[in-house]
Amino acid sequence: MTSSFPIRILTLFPEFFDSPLTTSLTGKAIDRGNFDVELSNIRDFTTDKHNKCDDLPYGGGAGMVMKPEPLVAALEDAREAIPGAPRILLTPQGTPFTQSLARELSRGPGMILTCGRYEGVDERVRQNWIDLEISIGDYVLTGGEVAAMVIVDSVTRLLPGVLGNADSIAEESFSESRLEYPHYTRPQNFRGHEVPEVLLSGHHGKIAQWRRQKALERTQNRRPDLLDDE
Ligand code: 9D3
Repeated sequence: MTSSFPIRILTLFPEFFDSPLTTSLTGKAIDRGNFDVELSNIRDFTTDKHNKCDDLPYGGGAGMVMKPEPLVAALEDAREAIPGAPRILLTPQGTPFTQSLARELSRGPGMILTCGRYEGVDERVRQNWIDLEISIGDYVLTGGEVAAMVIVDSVTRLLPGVLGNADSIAEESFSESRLEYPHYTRPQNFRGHEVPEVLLSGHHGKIAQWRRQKALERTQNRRPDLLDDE
């Protein structure tokens, strides 16, 4: 099915995406036609008899480098399928991923996500066939696949009709500079631990004030960086 938000993922491990893409909100949104994901196996673009996708680094050193030929062939195929979509490389050297970048990407027309493996891709591919490099944070992953799935999840939930609630998206953008207040549900006493009295009071003004206070305390204690630019 063709959708208004096509995503192509270039990877050496297409099986990685089977379960996350058929489960949960993401799977339901694909079924509804809100977006679609095409998996492109980079190995399918090799032309040598051993289907080689990596090679030794010029200059020596540890590890292997992704060969340019199959990767660029896969990128050209993707560009033809989704004209105008940013060609994104997932790499530890990329620009840090944020909610505001997720929002920009959700404006369309789609995404081409390239998952690096080994020590990285040949520099000439990065310079000439990639529009944007993204890292999802300062920790070491085994490859770009988990990072690509993070991008798919965070971008597609912002597409019209995916979350199914435009209000909560709007509310979310207001609350990005604060952590959330604590939540409680029944029972009122769980194994001796009580729900805060104010939440049972029915006094909406006091409840709102308590929640604002708790949100601020938590942010000051856990993420003071979020309050810096306020
Ligand atoms: C352990 C090898 N490292 C230096 C000797 C370099 C290295 C290469 C490839 C480290 C990690 C990776 C694989 N990671 C990704 O492809 C990746 C990633 C990440 O590791 N952290 C955060 N975001 C991303 S996006 C892609």
